[in-house]
Amino acid sequence: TVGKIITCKAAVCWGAGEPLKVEVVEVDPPKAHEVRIKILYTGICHTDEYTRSGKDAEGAFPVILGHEGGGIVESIGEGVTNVKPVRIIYLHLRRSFWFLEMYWFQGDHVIPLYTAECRECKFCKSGKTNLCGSVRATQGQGLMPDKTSRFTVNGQRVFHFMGTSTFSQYTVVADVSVVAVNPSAALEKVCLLGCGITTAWGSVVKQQGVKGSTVAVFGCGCIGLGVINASVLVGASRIIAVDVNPGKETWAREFGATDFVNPTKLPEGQRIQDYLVEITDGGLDFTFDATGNVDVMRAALEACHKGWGVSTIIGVAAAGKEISTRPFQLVTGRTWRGSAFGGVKGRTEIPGLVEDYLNGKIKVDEYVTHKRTLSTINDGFHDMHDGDCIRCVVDM
Ligand code: AHE
Ligand code: ZN
Repeated sequence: TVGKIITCKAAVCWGAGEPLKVEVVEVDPPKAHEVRIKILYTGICHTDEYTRSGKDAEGAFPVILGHEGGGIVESIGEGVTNVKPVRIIYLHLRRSFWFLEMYWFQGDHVIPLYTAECRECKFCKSGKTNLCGSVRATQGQGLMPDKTSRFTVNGQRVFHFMGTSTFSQYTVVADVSVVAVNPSAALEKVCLLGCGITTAWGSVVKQQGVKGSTVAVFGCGCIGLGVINASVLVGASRIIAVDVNPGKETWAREFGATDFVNPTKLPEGQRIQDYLVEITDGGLDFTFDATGNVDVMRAALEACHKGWGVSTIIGVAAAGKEISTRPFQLVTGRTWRGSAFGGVKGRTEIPGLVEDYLNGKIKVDEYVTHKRTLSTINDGFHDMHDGDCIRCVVDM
């Protein structure tokens, strides 16, 4: 199939707010510096729902969503050196009779990256950020770097999403937007490293000083639980989980939270930030927002200790939302910061994270609470709203 169009199935979102529709899609071969991937599994993340709903300012329709995938490289375009496709190699003829030995190499197991890593742009070379600038502009327009799409449905062009479009059985990504991982790791699990778990891990591990410090995490979904898991990993002294869903207490404690606070159960009129400051002798060393709610972001900042507390925004707020607090909160030494994909450089760091998973250092299996197939992917979107859903993985 190398160099040919592949016909397969994909979940297409035809317009803002519409449910996904499974369609027969034609996937063009990869052009230079592009990789075509057979997607085997994909998680569903709130950001897919955010864009589906029409709230994403960058949303372009029709589109193939999905950005938390795992798959196998099917073919590569010219100039691709970082991943290898499925290939068959015929070797020597033997003795007096014709004996053909055939070696079959499976394509690399890969994770598509919505935060590319080209290692050449100003951002990559700065050593200060994981936000690569190489393909971000076209990615935001739902296009490949040459400003065209590789997807067609009934002759109509369909947009890419986040440079990944993992809700398709085959997708094409830029070579800077994909990383090969250890094939002994189950893709139905490590696909989650394409967004949620890695984002949470990086947000904690790349933050200096969490070891021996107090932490509060607001929101106990995939990101929040990942923050708890990573805080345990680096040796935080106290980890307070905050969630309005009482069912999340068991989850939070299983992942290593030392305390659980339900803001709806506080004495009349007491704000969550005031309560946390009270029970932590002046506030937390570090707080993390994993909700995307701007009021929660404010509470997370204001729950920080005077003089040094640092609050990290991880959650994606709805388009147009703004954060606010009294400047005095910052003047008196609290820091408000944020990171995308946890500040992780995907090509450099995800292989190591997969090893950490294989060595039992980080949790991954535990997040998968729901499983769906491509034909029931819309149910996966509904699962996400259930209080007991951490991640739904779709078998493509
Ligand atoms: N396109 C949106 C921005 C949405 C956003 O913030 N995306 C996060 C990833 S969410 C993962 O589930 C992000 O990391 N963005 C970094 C980037 O380069 O976009 C909008 O506001 O229009
Ligand atoms: Zn995501």
